[in-house]
Amino acid sequence: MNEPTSRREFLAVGGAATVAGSLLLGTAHAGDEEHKKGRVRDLIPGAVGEDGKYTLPPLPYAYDALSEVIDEQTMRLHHDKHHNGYVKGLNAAEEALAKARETGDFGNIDHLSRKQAFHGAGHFLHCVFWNSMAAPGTGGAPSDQLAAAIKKDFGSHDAMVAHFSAASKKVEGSGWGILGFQAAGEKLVVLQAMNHQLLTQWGIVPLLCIDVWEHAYYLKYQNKRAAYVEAFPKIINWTNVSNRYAMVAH
Ligand code: MN3
Repeated sequence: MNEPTSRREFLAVGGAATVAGSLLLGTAHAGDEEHKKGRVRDLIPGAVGEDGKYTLPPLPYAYDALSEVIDEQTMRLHHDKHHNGYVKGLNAAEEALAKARETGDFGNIDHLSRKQAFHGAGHFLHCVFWNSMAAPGTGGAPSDQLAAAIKKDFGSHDAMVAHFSAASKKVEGSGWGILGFQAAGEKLVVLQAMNHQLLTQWGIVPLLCIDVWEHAYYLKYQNKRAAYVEAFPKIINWTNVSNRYAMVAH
């Protein structure tokens, strides 16, 4: 699905237009509507079903595949219960918003908007999270294209990892460390999200993220979030991260 060549296909018609423009205007695949939709969806893999309802995508590996770093029970609870809760919450929020439009009763709009943002951001980040990990020794290395961008935007790979790790360790309460592509500046950025939806910018495509909610690590690491963050590079799926980058970068 995410072959490196998809970048060229993705941007073939958009040409020199900005990636954001291609995404927003849908110009990337004129003449092949279904194919275009598939490519846009691939940016957040598995988030939506054919009927447009949000869905829980299966893990792309066994529950125990990451056990050197993340134990099987944590993966089962995290994926089947926590992530599924965000999927249900997002669908429920959208249904309630549709009902509000039908009835004209927007009395709960603040509440529903918060639920939409929280559960939506939670769902989308988890979809990227599962895919940006792989069993130790199988995740490959950054592509030449991604490696060059990391060097340009962070100085070196080690500096990027140090930035990503520091941001992840220091999230206040529950949140995420995120390596993302920022469309406005066509550059890579590290963000430190609180909950799922706070402390972001607009136009960010998450490429790699680490969940630092306690539910992501507490069974194995207890309160030692730093140990979990420091072990995380062993299970980064750089092939997946590179492919997602190739879809959005020039
Ligand atoms: Mn989580």
